[in-house]
Amino acid sequence: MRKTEYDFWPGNYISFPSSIKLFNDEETGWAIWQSPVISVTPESSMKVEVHSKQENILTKWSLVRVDGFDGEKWRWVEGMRLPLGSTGWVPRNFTFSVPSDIRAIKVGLSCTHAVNGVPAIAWFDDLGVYQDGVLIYANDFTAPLLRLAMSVAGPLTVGAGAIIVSEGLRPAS
Ligand SMILES: [Ca+2]
Repeated sequence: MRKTEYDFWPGNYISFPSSIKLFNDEETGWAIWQSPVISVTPESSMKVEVHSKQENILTKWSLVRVDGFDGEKWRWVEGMRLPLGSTGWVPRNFTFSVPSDIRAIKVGLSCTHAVNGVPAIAWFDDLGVYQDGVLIYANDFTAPLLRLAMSVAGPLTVGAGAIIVSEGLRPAS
């Protein structure tokens, strides 16, 4: 099963209370999360930053990727691979220039597939997208239902858990 879920665990976070967790125990395909469409200005300077944590990334293709819309179709613009192996939380970022024909982007977070039955897991938190130094999109991956619950009960009553966003996602074509 491939699944994408909000993950929260008080001993295991960057900024309370949650991150996005991508889990994949299938031998092909990716678990993915994709941002909403973000409007951008052609030829502006972009920076994408995110914190990531991973377990058993055993093949090369866990990515933070940017796709852009050129008026007819979405296409690859830029990306950053995660390293192989397992890590704690690490801040990562990359920069690029918006191509002259691109006016909107989506940021995708992906987790590669299992190898020899060992599931691949990647967590992401604190995604930020900057255009010419100005923050234009941010996501701290607090699940909407959790945010609602916290507004009623307060953050200290929240324990560990997960809220599933989706299961069995295919990579974007
Ligand atoms: Ca968070």
